[in-house]
Amino acid sequence: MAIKHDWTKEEILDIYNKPFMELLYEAATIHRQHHDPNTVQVSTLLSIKTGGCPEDCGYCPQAARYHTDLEGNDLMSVNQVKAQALRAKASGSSRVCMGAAWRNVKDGEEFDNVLEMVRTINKLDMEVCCTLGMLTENQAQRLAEAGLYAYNHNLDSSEEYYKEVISTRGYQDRLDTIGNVRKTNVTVCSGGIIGMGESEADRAGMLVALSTLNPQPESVPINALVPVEGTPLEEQNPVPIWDMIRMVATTRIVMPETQVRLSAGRTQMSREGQAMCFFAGANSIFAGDKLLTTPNPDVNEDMEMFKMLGLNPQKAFVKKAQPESVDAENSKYQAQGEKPRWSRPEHKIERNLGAQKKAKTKA
Ligand code: SAM
Ligand code: DTB
Ligand code: SF4
Repeated sequence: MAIKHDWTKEEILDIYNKPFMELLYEAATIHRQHHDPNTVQVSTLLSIKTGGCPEDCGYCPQAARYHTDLEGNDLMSVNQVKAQALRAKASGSSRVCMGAAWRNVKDGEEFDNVLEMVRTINKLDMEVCCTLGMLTENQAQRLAEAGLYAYNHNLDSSEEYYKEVISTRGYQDRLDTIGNVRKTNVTVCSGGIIGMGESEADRAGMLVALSTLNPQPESVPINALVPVEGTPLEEQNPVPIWDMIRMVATTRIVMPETQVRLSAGRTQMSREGQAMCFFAGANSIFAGDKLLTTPNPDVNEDMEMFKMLGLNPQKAFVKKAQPESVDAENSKYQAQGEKPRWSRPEHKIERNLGAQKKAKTKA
């Protein structure tokens, strides 16, 4: 089934505003065509460098200029990271996402340490993701060579609303970094936040920006704003669960192959609300009692919820290495005698096939 890459804001708004039951049914149907509806990816966040960020993102407790209660930390050591990753793996996570409160990556000792962290987690047979701010093409390539599986860099809102929330960088800076990641074999994780005071048109605008990327991001985190005291967005009202479900469902419809992650804000959501999000196409969560700096449900509570809903945590590397759209794109390059642009490293593809074979034998 061909992936549509020319969504307009009007089309997406029409989907977002469909009668609720129609929206849910359509999203759930598309979800089942592309994913196992009973499998949800579990990823653990690790803040490897907390606070002191020079940027002015209005939602973020880690921006140095806002007076939040946050205690900052220098870059963690490789050994600390390994210990945390092992803990995450033991509690059922297949992916570790390392976050640093940086505007952009700077070459030098700290980046070398991050590369070593990536290699170390990769050896644990877990997917490794990083979110370190802006990247050059060369830095993206070095992360790829270290074995990075995904890079998270959110568009966060529509281009128009982005300016209302952040002044120290622009939307194009975000798109440039995503473009640099796309030149490597690292998968793209990019999504955004709802509940910052944006309109429905802004939410649709963000989904236009993400869904018209070709290929579309392999994962899209949908965060509900966690309002933090001391940040400019501290007074925002909580996101109604209905908005979250509508946003997840719309994301699923316009990006059918993507893993849609129910991200920040789950402490405010009931199990019933989260179940509706999974039904509407969310198939990934962040687990562990802390996101980067703010609370998240306890992992045991999440596993209880999984049991209640009959959900199984996704194994590492079992997702098809690249979506259909990328395969098609790659075949085009190969036909012209060129190297595929976005192919995964061989060993990952083999591992992926191995896992699929195992799953079939079991069944
Ligand atoms: N500094 C890097 C950057 O900005 O890309 C990486 C870390 S940054 C904390 C990663 C993402 O966390 C942001 O793009 C935003 O989507 C999300 N985030 C930060 N603060 C949040 C909050 N209070 N509520 C919800 N999401 C938040
Ligand atoms: C994403 O979209 N959400 C995560 C991850 N990517 C890096 C971060 C959420 C942060 C929430 C606020 C905090 O804990 O500091
Ligand atoms: Fe810095 Fe990222 Fe927070 Fe913005 S979102 S202030 S860039 S850590």
